[in-house]
Amino acid sequence: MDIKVSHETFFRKQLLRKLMDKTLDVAVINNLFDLNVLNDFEKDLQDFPQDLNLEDGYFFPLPYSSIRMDHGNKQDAFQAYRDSYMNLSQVVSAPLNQISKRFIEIIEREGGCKPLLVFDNIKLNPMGFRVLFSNKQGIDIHCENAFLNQLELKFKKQLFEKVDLENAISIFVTISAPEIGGGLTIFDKEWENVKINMNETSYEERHDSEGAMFVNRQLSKPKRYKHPCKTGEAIVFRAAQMWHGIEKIEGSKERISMGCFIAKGKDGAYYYWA
Ligand SMILES: O=C(O)CCC(=O)C(=O)O
Repeated sequence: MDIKVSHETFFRKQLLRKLMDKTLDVAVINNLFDLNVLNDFEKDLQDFPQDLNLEDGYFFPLPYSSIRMDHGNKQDAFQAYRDSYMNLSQVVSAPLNQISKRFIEIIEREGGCKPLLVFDNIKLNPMGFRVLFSNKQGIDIHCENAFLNQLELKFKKQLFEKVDLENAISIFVTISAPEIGGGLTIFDKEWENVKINMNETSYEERHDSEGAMFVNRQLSKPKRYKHPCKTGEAIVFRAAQMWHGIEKIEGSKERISMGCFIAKGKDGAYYYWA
């Protein structure tokens, strides 16, 4: 299968439609934000990750992938994420708040998406920040469907009742690119044909960009689409289905991105969450 890629200047509902129809796999949008906003943010960044004392790859704060079966009380977990989100907005700089607000505006106005509510009134966080440190893990090769088996059951059921979760789209924007690495690799392997649960893979497989994860399971060597990491650029792609990963980074800067997931609701509207 050839991976279908388009290059865009805007984020539009029409683009989401193509990704959901699977007539498109990946869209690259250059300059989702005004670069002046990002420059201000970069100047302000010096002590951002240090202050927050984040762990590598910490998805901040991300209930979707974190309300797990082993979490104990789901309500506490939601509360913890809400508190950490409040902390984040108090600690971080005005430029970051500006960027988050602009991101949500784009998702809602241009993409025509609504926030996803679960259990009737719990609003999932609108977006997550992902901070990847130099010489650490990057983001392991995964597809979002590959960790659904680890989600807390009632939470998972809610998500499935509300949206077409298994065909969710991811949009992320790089707000600070690293000096080296941090690129996205997407494989031509899809969950509907290749069902490997994340917790049944090894660290080595999850970091082999040649696709050992597939070859080790008697599947063909994957074709890949590789896209370098660039500040200001957004990537929208069929993340729930298509296997993908973020390569490790080097140099003195961390990679910071923000993003969310979007899926078609059972009522036909588009919903976003993180
Ligand atoms: O770079 C990012 O922020 C996330 C990339 C990714 O793995 C995803 O969207 O699922």
